Amino acid sequence: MFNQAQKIRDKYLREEMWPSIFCTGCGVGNVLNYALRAIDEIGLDIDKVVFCSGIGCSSRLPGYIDADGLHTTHGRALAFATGVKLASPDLTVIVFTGDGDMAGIGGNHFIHAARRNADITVICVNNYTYGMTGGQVSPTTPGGSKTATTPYGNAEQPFDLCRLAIGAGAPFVSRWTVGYPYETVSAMRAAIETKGFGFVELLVPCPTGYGKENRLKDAKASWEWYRENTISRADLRALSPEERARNEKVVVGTLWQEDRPEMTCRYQEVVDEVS
Ligand SMILES: Cc1ncc(C[n+]2csc(CCOP(=O)(O)OP(=O)(O)O)c2C)c(N)n1
Repeated sequence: MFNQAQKIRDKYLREEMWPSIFCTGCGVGNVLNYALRAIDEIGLDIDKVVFCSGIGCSSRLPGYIDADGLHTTHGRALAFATGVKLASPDLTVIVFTGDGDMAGIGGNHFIHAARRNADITVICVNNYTYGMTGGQVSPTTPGGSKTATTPYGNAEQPFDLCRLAIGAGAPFVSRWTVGYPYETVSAMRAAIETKGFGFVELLVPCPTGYGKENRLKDAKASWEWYRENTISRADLRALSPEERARNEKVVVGTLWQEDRPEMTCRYQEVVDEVS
C-alpha cells in the first residue's frame, strides 16, 4: 500500500504545490487519490490527459497534478472541457467540480453537457455545501440541514445529481462516498472508459463548512455519517420489499449505463458527409 501511494505521489503530483488548501478531515484529497489510481490502473499517458475545473475547494484539484489543466471560471468547467474535447478528440478530458460549481452556477452547462454526450469524465465532489466561501446552502444541501445561510434549517428540496444526469442523457452514472475506495476507483475507471459523458458523484465530508453546523464537528463523525447514511445497490436489493420501501438512505453504486452516440463522433460524421 505504501509503495503504491509513493508511486502515485512521485508519478503524478506537483509537490511544490504542497501543503494543500484542504482542512483536516476533508475528503477532497481522497478524491484525487482515487482518480489518480484509476488513471494509473487504466495506464493512461498523463501527457494525453487534460484536467478541467471551475472554482471551489474541489476545483483546486487540477493544480496538484503534474499534467495539463484548466482551472477556469465558476460553473464553466464543462463548457471548457467540451471545447477541449471537440478541438482534440484524442485527449482524455477529466473534470473536477463541486456541487455548487456544477449544479448551482453551472447547472445549465451540466444538463447540456450530459445531453450532448461529449466523451468527458465528470467527477463531482458533493459536500452538500459551498465549502470554499464558508459553508452556504447549495443545490444539494439536504432539507433541514443548517448552513451559514440557512441557520434554521434548509427549507428547499435538494437536487439528486445522478437522477438529473440520467434524465439529461448521461450514459454512465455512478454515486459513491469516499468511504468506498475500491468501488470509487472502479467507478472512475468505468467513467473514463465510457465513450461519452461519464458521471461520478462522490459524497464527501466537509467537516469545516458543513459538518460543524450539523453536529458532525470532527472528521471521524463526518466520515461515519456517510457510511451510516448510505446503502449500496446490492445491499438494497437484499432487503425485503417492505424494508426497501422504508429505506431513506442514499443509494450508492452504478445507477445507469447505456450506449449513446458520442458528440465528437457525431460531429465528425457531419463533417465527413458535407466535405
Ligand atoms: C461568478 C462567481 N460567483 C461566486 C464566486 C464565489 N465562489 C467561489 S467558490 C464558490 C462555491 C464553490 O462551491 P462548490 O462548487 O460546492 O465547491 P467546494 O468549495 O464546496 O468544493 C463560490 C460561490 C465566484 N468565485 N465567482
